[in-house]
This record gives sequence, C-alpha cells and structure tokens, in this order.
Amino acid sequence: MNQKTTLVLLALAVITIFALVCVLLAGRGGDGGEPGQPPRCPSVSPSAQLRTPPSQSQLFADLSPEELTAVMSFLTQQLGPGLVDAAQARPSDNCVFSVELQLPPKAAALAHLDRGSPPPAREALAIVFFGRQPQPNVSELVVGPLPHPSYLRDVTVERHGGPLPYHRRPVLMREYQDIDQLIFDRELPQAAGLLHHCCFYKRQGRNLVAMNAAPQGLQSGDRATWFGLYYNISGAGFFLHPVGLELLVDHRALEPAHWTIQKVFFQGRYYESLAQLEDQFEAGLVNVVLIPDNGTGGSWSLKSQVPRGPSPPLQFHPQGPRFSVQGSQVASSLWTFSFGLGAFSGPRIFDIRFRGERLAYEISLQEALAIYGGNSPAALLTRYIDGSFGMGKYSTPLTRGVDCPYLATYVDWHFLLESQAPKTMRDAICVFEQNQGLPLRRHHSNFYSHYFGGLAETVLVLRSVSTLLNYDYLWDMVFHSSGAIEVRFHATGYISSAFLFGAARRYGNQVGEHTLGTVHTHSAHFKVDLDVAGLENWVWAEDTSYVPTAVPWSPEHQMQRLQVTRKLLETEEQAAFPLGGTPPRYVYLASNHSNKWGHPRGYRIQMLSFAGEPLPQNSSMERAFSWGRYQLAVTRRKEEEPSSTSVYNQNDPWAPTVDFTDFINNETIAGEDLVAWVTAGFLHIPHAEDIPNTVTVGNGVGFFLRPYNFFDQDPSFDSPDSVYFRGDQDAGACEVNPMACLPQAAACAPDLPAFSHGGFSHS
Ligand SMILES: [Cu+2]
Repeated sequence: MNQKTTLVLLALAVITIFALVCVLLAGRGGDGGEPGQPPRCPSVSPSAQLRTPPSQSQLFADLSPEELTAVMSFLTQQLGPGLVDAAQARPSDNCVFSVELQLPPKAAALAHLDRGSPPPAREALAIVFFGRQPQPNVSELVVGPLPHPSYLRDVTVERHGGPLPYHRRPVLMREYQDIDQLIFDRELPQAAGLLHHCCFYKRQGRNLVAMNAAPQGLQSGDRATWFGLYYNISGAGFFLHPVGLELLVDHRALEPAHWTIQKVFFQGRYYESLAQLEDQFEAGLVNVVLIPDNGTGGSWSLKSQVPRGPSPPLQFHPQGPRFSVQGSQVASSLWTFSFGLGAFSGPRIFDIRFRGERLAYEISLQEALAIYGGNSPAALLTRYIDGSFGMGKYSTPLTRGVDCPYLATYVDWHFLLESQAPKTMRDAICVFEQNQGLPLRRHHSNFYSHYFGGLAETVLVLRSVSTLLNYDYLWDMVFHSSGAIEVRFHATGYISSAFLFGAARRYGNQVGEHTLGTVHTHSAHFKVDLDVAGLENWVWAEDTSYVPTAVPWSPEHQMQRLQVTRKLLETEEQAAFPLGGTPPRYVYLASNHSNKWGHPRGYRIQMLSFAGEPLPQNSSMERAFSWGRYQLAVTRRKEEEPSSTSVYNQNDPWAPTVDFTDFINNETIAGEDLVAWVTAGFLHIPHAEDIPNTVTVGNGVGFFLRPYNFFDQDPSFDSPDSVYFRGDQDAGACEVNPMACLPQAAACAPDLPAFSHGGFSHS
C-alpha cells in the first residue's frame, strides 16, 4: 500500500466515523434537526420506564363524543317528540340539561380492577328538565349500557326520596338570555333619563351588562335573582365597573312574559320599580353619582403597556417526558391514576396507585363556595355555590406556557351540556412533570465522613381551571416521589365588586373611584376515598402533650416532658373536626397491616387551609353547604353518599337536596371503607393589588396526603434521580453523579410545538 492510498483510506475512515457520530447524535435526539443545530429532544416517553396502567378499560373516562351522541339519540327516542334543545328551551319546555358519565359502583369497579371480573356497564347520567308536565320537575335518568344504550332508569326517587322540585333546577343560559332581554329591552328604557345622566346610557346602546348574584331569593321556592349592572368594557373585566344599579328579577313564572322586576337598588337606595326611580329622578329627588366610563384604556386592562423582555425560564424533558397520558390514564415510573372532569363537580381522579399499590380509590373536588358581604343587595346576599354552575362546565382551555408549562400534555374534554350535540373543549386538562427547583431531600456531610446525598423535587401535576364568572380557580393534584399527593387550588381572575357608598369600607377596601372590593370567603370541598393498604381502615389521631415529670437523674428538679398522645377514633362524630376548632395535628387513616417496625401502615391528611369561621348555623341556607362546618370529617363510604353536595343546592339552599351533615350519624368507622371529606378555604378582603386581577401567590390552599409509616422508609430513596457522591469521588464524572451527565444528556434543543390555543366559545 503506498502512502497516497493510506491517506485516502484514512480520510474515508475519518469521514465514516464522523458520519456515524452524527447519526448516533441524531438518533439520540430522535430527530435530525437543522445542520449545525443541536438535535431535538425526544418528545415521546421512554415507555420502558413507565408503569403499566392497571387495566386497559376506561372505567372512569368521561364520555366520548360518540357515547354522548348515542345517549342523546336514545333519550330523544325514549322521551318523545316534546323534547326541546336546552339551548332554546323555555321553562315550560322539556329538555335535556346535561349528560355525563355515571360513575360505576366501587365494588364492581374493584372486582374488575383487582379480580379480573368483566368491567361494569358503562352508563350515563342525564338530568332532564320536565317543564311541560302537569307537575314540572327535574328527573335524573341513568342510560346504558354504552356505547349502545338499551335501557333508561329513572333514579330520581331512589336518590332523592321523591321528585325534584322544578324550582331547584340550575338556570339555563337561555333563561339568562331571556332575563337580559327583560332588563335591557323592557325595563331599562323606563329609566332612560337617569341612566343617560349617570351612565352614558343610550336606548339599545348596550353599554351596560348585567351580572347575576345567587342564591335566588330568601326562601324555598323563590326564583328571584339580583343582577348588578356594570359598564360593558370590551376586552377587559366589567366586574370592576359597577354603576350602582341593581335589579331584583323574579323569574319564577314558567312564562318569561310574566317575569317582573321586584325591587330596584340605585346608589344606596331602594325603589319599587325603574319607573318610580325615573319619576323621583325627574323630580330631583335622586342624588346621582356620575360614573365615568373608563373604556378599555384604563389600568383595568390585562393588556400590558410595557415592551416585552427576554423569555422567562423554561423547562423541557431532555430525554422525553417521563409520564404518559393514554385516554384517561396517566402513568409515570411511580404513579398511575385515571382522571376525569365532572360537569358540575369538576376534576377527579381514580384508582390512584404508587408503585403499583392503590392508595386511594377516588380524590375529587365536590364543591366551591364563595360567601360575600357588602352594603348593596347583590353583594350582601351572595353565596355562590359553584357546583350548580359547574366547575367542569365552566372550565376553560389552558393556555400553553401560562396556565401550564409550555411542554405539558394537553387533553381535550367532551361534554353535552345545554345542547343536543356534544361539544369539545380543547386543552381542558393538562398533565406535566415539573422540577420544583427545591431539593426533596438533601444532606451535606462535613463531619467524620464527607459525602452529599440528595434528590431534586420533581412532581407530576394534573391541572384544570374553572372560570366562574369573574374569578378563576386552578385545581391541582400533585404527585410527589415521596408517595405524597397534594391537592390544592388557587384563586385568580377578577374580584367581584360593588358600587361604593355609605359605610362601604366595613365590607372591604375601596379599589377604584366608585368601586368597593367586597369581602368574601373562598372554600372548596374534596372527597378523599383513601384505601390505605386495603379497603378496611381505621382513623388515628396523634398529637402531643407536656407532662410534668421529675428529672430522672435529678428528681428534685421538675421538667415538662413532651410525649405523643395516640387515639383511635371510632365513630363518625369523633372523626368530624369543626372549622375554627383545633383538630389533632396528625390525623391519619391506617390499615391493620403494619410496616416493618410494627406500626399500622397509614396515610396522613395534612391540611393547608385558612377557612376561618363558617356561616352560623342559624342561617336559613347554611345546610346547603354544611360541609363547610368541618375542616375534616371521616365517614363510612356509602354508594348512596356519592357527593357532599348537589347541583340543586344553589337554587334551593333552604331545602338542600344534599345536606352533608346527614352523612355524620355516629356510625362506627373502625375497620370500614372510609372517605375523608376535606374543606380548604381562605378569606379574601380585596385590596388595591387585586386590580386588575387577584394573583395566585398566597391565594392557594388545600391538603397533603402523606405516607405515615406506610413504608419502611422514604420511598424516594429508590428514585433513579438520586444523587450521591463521596469526598473521595469525582463528582464531575457521569458514572458517579447523574447531574454530571446533564451537559451531554441535555445537549438537545427542546422540541416546542407551535403555540396554539383552545379558543373561545361564542355561545
Ligand atoms: Cu376572592
């Protein structure tokens, strides 16, 4: 071989090796990328690391568009030709209000999940308004089996002990539209002179909007709603622009033509009608405050006035996401669960397992409540029981990069509500894994031996957001690698406000020229069906006490010795902890199986809540949210106590369809299948910084479910992310320290999908 040939071969070899390296690099990235650019990071999970979901069946999956369609056509066929599309239905019509998943009975679901029995029939629950009947009523119908329904069961009497009175039904959008028409077309023109003077009113001008308060009256059977009038600010929240006019609309009659204005409130005084208000105005008897209309340019707008800066920090998955979402099932290397969105009750998860072992059967939001104070009628009356409006129904598309991390997995939600056809909300739910920028644990040893051990806190999060009129609730279920589950919500969005007059500051803070931010509480109720190492659980309470003790080695001295107090709680009464009281600092549910150290395997419920004092029980509507009496209550699980609240409670809180206190009736809870009911809430006295929007910081509450002797040691010890190195090791070597691998392992560029948004509904 001559020198020239050798050179050529050498060159060929170099080229081959170079090409090979390129291919390898590209292969590692999963995508070639642009020449000269780093390869794209993989966008699919390294599935070998994921747990296999316990079952392929979608027991808890919300109904698909096909299933919703099938139920609707079956209902149409069964209920006859009198059925009207709920989007158009008047109170005197029959219409299907909602169709959603009927959750399977727990025993049947477990038989399938744990013992391989065939899955229980998939069923739907339809709420039907029967307005065109001699006795108008609301009925609940179970339709099944899906996807090809053949039966329909009226479960109203079995579930509610009798027919549901018609006045308890939630208000249809159509009903609100008809009320709007009454207000704007029939009523406001009667006070045109005054409204022109105070509020830039022009006939048909529609520079005002009406916002409903709740509940609808003062006693059972009422359907009379206060509406506050606000400037219709385009592109920003009208909620901060009350003009001081509020109207009490009686919409109880089945015929909208018979609806009336019962009372008028204007800037601090009450009138019988708008005509009377106008008369008094013309007679010079009304002291009118002129309210400027700030339009969209004011400080109220959410549109920033400052130029953009560099992008905020961004997280990505250098080796692909470490979780998967398939249908309604989420799996990571540690966790599996199913998720759904109840149309009214909101987010919920089922069959929650850590390292394959079930911890809970169900964790679900039940209700959200806001109780207001003020000196205008709408404010002082308002108790929003949001489940009646619907935490699922009013969830909103999640905006990539703002509501959830940019690279989160976004899941659509299908629903059939006030409509004859299913609709889809894009990106209603997101799932993501997040590095919290906090060590889950760490220790740096400088004594005797030199080493560092630690683990970055990464969490798996499921999130949805409900926008209920003015405010937005973020609902999170957070899964930690220590085996803990964190359930929390944050409030943001606009505050509700009222026209400022008189002793307004007794009810909040002034936040604008004529605007009072009205004091209110936020609270939410959660169902936690824990199954701690089996169905049979016991409730333990632990705290401490100081016991005066003679010092053992010096008995002439006394000391206060700290010791643990342990108590088994045997009845529902004993395990109900009133709000405002001091519950034991450790409350946990445990199995009768023990861990390695002989302690019952338990999961602790640790509250993070500032709910304060509940509504006094002599309030005529308190029973509609009597769950609010307790920060925590543990009851025996019953199929016939599926929820602590009802979609009907808002419109008849004086005769609540579900009164949670009925669940607490001194039954034994020792060794039973138990449900913990948890309330989390906080007080909100709106202040200047709530303008334009309330921030989530400090406005988040919830609870943790934490292992308590459930394991033999912290399960995060087994995390493949653990970092440990000794003083005599090279911490910069990838074989020693996974962090040292990052410069190589994360040499790819994040594969960001193009921005998209689920859009707005224009119904
Ligand atoms: Cu608030």
